[in-house]
This record gives sequence, structure tokens and C-alpha cells, in this order.
Amino acid sequence: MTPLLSDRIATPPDPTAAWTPLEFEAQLRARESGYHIHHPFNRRLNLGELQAFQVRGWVANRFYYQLCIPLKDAAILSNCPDREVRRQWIARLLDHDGRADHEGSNAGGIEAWTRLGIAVGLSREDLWSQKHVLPGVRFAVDAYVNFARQAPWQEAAISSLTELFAPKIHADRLAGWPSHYPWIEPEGLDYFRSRIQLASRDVEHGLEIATSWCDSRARQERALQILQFKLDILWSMLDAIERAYPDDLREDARP
Ligand code: AHQ
Repeated sequence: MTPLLSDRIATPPDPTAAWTPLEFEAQLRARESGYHIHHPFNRRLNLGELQAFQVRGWVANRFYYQLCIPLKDAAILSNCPDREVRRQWIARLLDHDGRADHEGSNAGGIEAWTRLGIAVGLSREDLWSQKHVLPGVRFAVDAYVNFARQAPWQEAAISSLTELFAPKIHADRLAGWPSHYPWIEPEGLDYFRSRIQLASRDVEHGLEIATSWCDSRARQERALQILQFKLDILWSMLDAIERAYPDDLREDARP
């Protein structure tokens, strides 16, 4: 029986059809090339090519990002009517603000980042005064928080999925900094140690939300746009930091 001509002509894929969950996750992961692990400043930082003042500048500016993560997560919680989601999402806020007696390992990620700051030679006041926070860093981080306040909570949750790529950047720091920057006390790196497991946990929940919310190709494409927006936030933070702390920065201007 000769097959019908129509059986032999493969029907082209429908460009408006939703991707399968696996295809959608692969599309998200394909955005890794825009992650700030590839930014020239981060590459130099993790290759040990930066001077102490440049590391201090990076730590003091990233501190503002860490301070604002709980505000971002609180915005998502305030917009989310789903108790099951809130019960999981609130862990992110507590991971940064701390739990129980807020001492030691209960002190939270913002305190751990403060300890990183002290380990690289900044004072607690240097960090908490935000005196080193650059305009470009502040604008980028504030754009993230304001997005979380104004967007549907599902879209704001999707913006956290840059953490798909975070375990590698933390592992790179833990692998390289002790030999590249032996002057940094090892316990200062505890924050990076803590994030590897927490990032994986957060990504699992974030992907669950993204997969159920993005039930159409249009929403899946929107999710890719949102991920690119957050990748740009992280990238532009490093643009500002790289520009502010050139190798030959005047001594009296160095953090
Ligand atoms: O320390 C980081 C962190 O707590 C978070 C939360 C998450 C979010 O909700 O957007 N993203 C994130 C990230 C952290 N560290 C960054 C780094 O390079 O150290 C990576 C960043 C991210 O990938 O979004």
C-alpha cells in the first residue's frame, strides 16, 4: 500500500505550541551564557587576578543585593494568595534574615555576608552604612525589588531562576579563593558554602512554579524575557563595580 503523499511530508512544528516541561527547562538553562559567571570582572575575581581593594569593593556592593533579597521575597509573599507556596517561599527570607536566636548558624545570610566583609578587611559599619554602594548597583538591585513588588508573584518567582546557574559560581569561589586570596579568613567563605544547597532547593521550587504558570508558549517566552531581565541585573552590577574599581584606582579612593 503506497503511503499517502501527506504521510511522507513531515508537518512542521507549530511555532506557537507550548514546549514540554523538559524543553522549557532546557530553554531556561540555555540562557546560562548570559550569567554573570562569564562577566570579565567575575572571571578575574575567581582567577585570583584582583587586588584586595577590588575584592572589598565587590563584597561591599554585593552586600546591598543580599540586604534586598528579603525585601524582594517579602514582596512576592505579599502578592501570593497561595498558602502552600508561601509556606515554602518564606524559607528564602529566613535564610537571609536568620531564624530562632539569630546567633551562629541561625544568624542568616546577611550576617554571613557581613562576616565575609570583615574577612576581606571591611568593617561592619562600612557594609551597613552602604557607603560603598555604587549608583549602578543600587539602581539594578532596586529594579529587582520593584519588579517583585509590581509583577504577578509567579513572574517574580521566575526571576529568581538565575540561581539555576548559581551553584557553579559558589563552587568556583570555594575552589579558588583560598589559594588566590590567602589573606581572606576561610570562615569568611561560609556564605558561599551555605548557598550551594539552598540554591538547589530554591531552584526546584522556582521551576515548579514556572512550569505550572507557563502553560502556554506566550507565558514560556515571557519567562525567558524575565530571566534575561534578571541576568541583565546581575551583569550590570558587575559593569558598575568593574568601572568603579580599575587596577590603577587612586590609593585614597580604594575601599
Ligand atoms: O546569594 C544569592 C542569593 O541569596 C540569591 C537569591 C536568588 C534570588 O532570589 O534572586 N539569587 C541569588 C543569588 C545569590 N548569589 C549570587 C552570586 O553570584 O553569589 C547569584 C544570585 C543569583 O544567581 O540570582
